Amino acid sequence: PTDEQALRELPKAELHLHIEGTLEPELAMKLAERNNVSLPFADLDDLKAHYEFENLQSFLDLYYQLMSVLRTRQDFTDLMLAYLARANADGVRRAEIFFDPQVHMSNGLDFDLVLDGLLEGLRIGHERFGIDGGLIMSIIRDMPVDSAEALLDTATSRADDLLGIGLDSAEVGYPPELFGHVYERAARLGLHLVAHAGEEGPADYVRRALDFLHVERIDHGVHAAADNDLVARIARDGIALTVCPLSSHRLQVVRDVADLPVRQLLDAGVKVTLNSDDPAYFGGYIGDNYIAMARTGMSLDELATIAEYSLEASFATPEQKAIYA
Ligand code: ES4
Ligand code: ZN
Repeated sequence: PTDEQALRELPKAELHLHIEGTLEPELAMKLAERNNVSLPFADLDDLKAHYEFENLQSFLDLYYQLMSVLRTRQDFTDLMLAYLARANADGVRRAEIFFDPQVHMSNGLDFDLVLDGLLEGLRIGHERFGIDGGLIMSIIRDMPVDSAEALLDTATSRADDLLGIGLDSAEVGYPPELFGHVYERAARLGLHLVAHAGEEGPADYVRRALDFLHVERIDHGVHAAADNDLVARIARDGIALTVCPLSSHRLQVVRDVADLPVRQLLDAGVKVTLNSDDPAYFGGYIGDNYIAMARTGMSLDELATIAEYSLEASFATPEQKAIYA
């Protein structure tokens, strides 16, 4: 228990967090009512019975369904502030946060409404908690590539309000190289580049994200561990992996968090970080992910090293990094 508090207090960065994945079932029901959105659940208990997932897709189905309750600028601000309060309790000093504009735009919302709502949450959160935040616009890889190109058109005038670009949703069958041109454009806008790879997909998708998208970090990346040459390359190039233990467990990527190759990757010199992905769906926020790894036998020292890696691997300026620890 005291160790658990020590883990929560470690100064850390959260580098893999989908803001829509922080939508707790209670808030989803409340917003559904406030916004007159009908959900196919009788009540909160009925909704809560739908949180057991067989794989990534079965999670995504619920995640996209609940996103439809987010309708106003204030909804996005409220969502962000609720997350930052949780993050603050877990020692988060810096949060680089994904959002899924294509889904909100498919729901009829303006890109600027979503972005402005989230930025307002970050501004208030910085004032209230001192947490530095930035937004990573994530491309939905199982939507048409044209839709991603159109998003880049829309986002061009707001590039200064964005930290980076990411790639998420259903992985297998939607390889990184489909988005080579989109990433080239994002790089020209000055955005940082990350992508989900090697979550459900194979090690080769991690290699292709590096070769064709030139990403600076890999989200998940756990299947890279099957390829020793690739692991050596990731270590040599200082590419951080944003591993999400409770997510990979709940999506049945591994049978147990102890089966994640975290120790193997660290021993090979890879900068592994621990993150929460979609905490409202996977049973815990970032502190709970650190605690889950401690229970597999990782020491407080090892987890403190991981927390340092997370701050280093963030896209903060050197001046910002100097004040986090
Ligand atoms: C996600 Cl866990 C996960 N994997 C891929 N895409 C996602 N979007 C939100 N959560
Ligand atoms: Zn993710």
